[in-house]
Amino acid sequence: MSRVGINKTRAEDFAIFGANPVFEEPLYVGRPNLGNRWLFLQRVNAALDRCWLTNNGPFVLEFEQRIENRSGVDHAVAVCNATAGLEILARALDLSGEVIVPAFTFIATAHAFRWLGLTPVFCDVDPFTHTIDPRQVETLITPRTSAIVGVHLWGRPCDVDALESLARRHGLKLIFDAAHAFGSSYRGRRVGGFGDAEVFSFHATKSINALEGGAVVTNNAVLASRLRQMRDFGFAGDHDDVIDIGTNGKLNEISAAMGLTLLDSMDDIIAANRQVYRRYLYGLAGIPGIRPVIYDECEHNTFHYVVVEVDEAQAGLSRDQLMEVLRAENVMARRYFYPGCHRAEPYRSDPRYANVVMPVADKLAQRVMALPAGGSVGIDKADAVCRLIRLAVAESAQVRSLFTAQANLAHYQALFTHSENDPCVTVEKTV
Ligand code: T4K
Repeated sequence: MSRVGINKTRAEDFAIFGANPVFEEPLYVGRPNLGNRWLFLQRVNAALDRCWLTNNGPFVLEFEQRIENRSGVDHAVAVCNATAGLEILARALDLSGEVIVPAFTFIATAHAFRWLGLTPVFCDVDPFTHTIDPRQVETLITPRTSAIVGVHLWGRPCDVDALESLARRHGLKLIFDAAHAFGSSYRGRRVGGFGDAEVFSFHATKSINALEGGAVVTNNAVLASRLRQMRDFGFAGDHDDVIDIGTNGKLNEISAAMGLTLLDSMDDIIAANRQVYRRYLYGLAGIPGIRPVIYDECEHNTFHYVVVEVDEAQAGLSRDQLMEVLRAENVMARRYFYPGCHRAEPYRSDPRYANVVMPVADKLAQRVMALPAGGSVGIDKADAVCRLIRLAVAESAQVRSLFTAQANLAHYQALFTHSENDPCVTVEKTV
C-alpha cells in the first residue's frame, strides 16, 4: 500500500470527473535538482566577491574540467545552452547544405541547423530505441549532405558504431546531440567522445543543471579551439584580436556555480533517479498497453526520464486520454516530443517536406508520455502515479464513456449559452 493515499477505486473517483485530486501540488516532469543550496550560495558569494561574473571565469573553467573528467573527453567548451552549442558546432565544422536529423526529438535539434540556413533532412527512428535509424540514414545521404546528427534520446545512446562507420564511408561529419546523455555510456565508453563532437545540455530540467547551460565536447584540439573562439565573438584569447566569425555563447559564473554544485551531488542524484525509475517499472508491470522505456543497467545512465508508450488498443485509453486523467490528479505528464519535428513549423508548411513520411516517429508522437520522475518525486509518489495508471486502464471502458458524457454535456451547455444571445438558435432550454 502506497503512503500517498489513493482512495479511488472506480472511474467516477477520478478528479477529471469531479473528485479531489490525489496530489495537492503539481508533480512535474523535469523538476530541477537544486543540490546543496548552502554550497551554491557560497559559490555565488565567491563570484560576487571576486567581481568576476562571466568571460571564462574560474567557475566556468572548473566546470569545463569536471565535465571533461566525468565524460572522459579531452575538451569541454561550456556554452550558454545546448541549442547555441549545436549552432556554434555547426559553424565550427563548416557544415553546409543538408544535415540528417531524427524526426523524433526535441525541436531544438532541427531548429539549430535550420536557424543557420542549413536544411534538416528528417530520418525516422528505431521503434525500440527511439533513436535515429542508421539504415534509413544511408538512404537519405545525397551529394548535399554534410553531416549526420544522432540524438541520445532519454540518455540512451544511438547506434554509435553504425553511425560512425556510415560517416566515415561517406566522408560526413558526425555530431551527437547528447542533451539528455551527460553521464551515460555506450558499450562501456562514456558518452562525450563519439563522432566529431557531442553536445550536452545543462538546462534546469536536466539531471545536472546550470540554470541554463550546455557544453560542446570533443577530442579534437583544433575544433575545440575554434569552438572557444566562436563562442566568444571570434576573439583569439585577448579581446582585441578577432580571427573568425563568432557569437556570444558564453556561460556565466552563476550558472557554472550551479553546475558545479550539482556535479558535487551527481552520484546521489543518479541513485535517487534510479530508485524512482525502478519503482515505476515495478508499479507499471503488467498493465496492459503501458510499455516503459527500459534502460540497459549494464551501462551508465542518469535514469532521469521515465517514459512510457501507451498502446491504445491494449490500454483501452489513448495516451492523451490517460494524460487528461493524470493531469487532473496533478500528475503533469508530458507528451515528449509531440508532434514530431517534421510536423512542426516551419517544416510542415515547407513544400520541401511535403513527401516526408515518418511512420515510427508519428506512432511514437501519439504514444509517448514522460512521467514525473527523479528525487523530487520519490518512490511513494511514483507508487501513487502507477496506481492511478493501473486504475485508469482497468476502468478504461467507464473512463471513456464518462469522457463522452462530459463532451456531450459541454456541447449542450455551449449551445444553451449561445442560444441565450442568439435568437436563431432554438435549443430546448430543458436540455
Ligand atoms: N536537444 C534535445 C534532445 C533536448 O531535449 C533539448 C532540450 C535540447 C537539444 C536543447 O537544450 P537547451 O538549449 O535547452 O540546453 C524542456 C527544456 O526547456 C529543454 O531544455 C529540454 N530539452 C526539453 C526536453 O524540456 P519544455 O518545453 O518541456 O520546458 P518547460 O518549461 O515546459 O518545462 C518542462 C518541465 O519542467 C515542466 O514540467 C515544468 C518543469 N520546470 C521547468 C523549469 C524551467 C520546473 O519545474 N522548473 C523550472 O525551472 O522544454
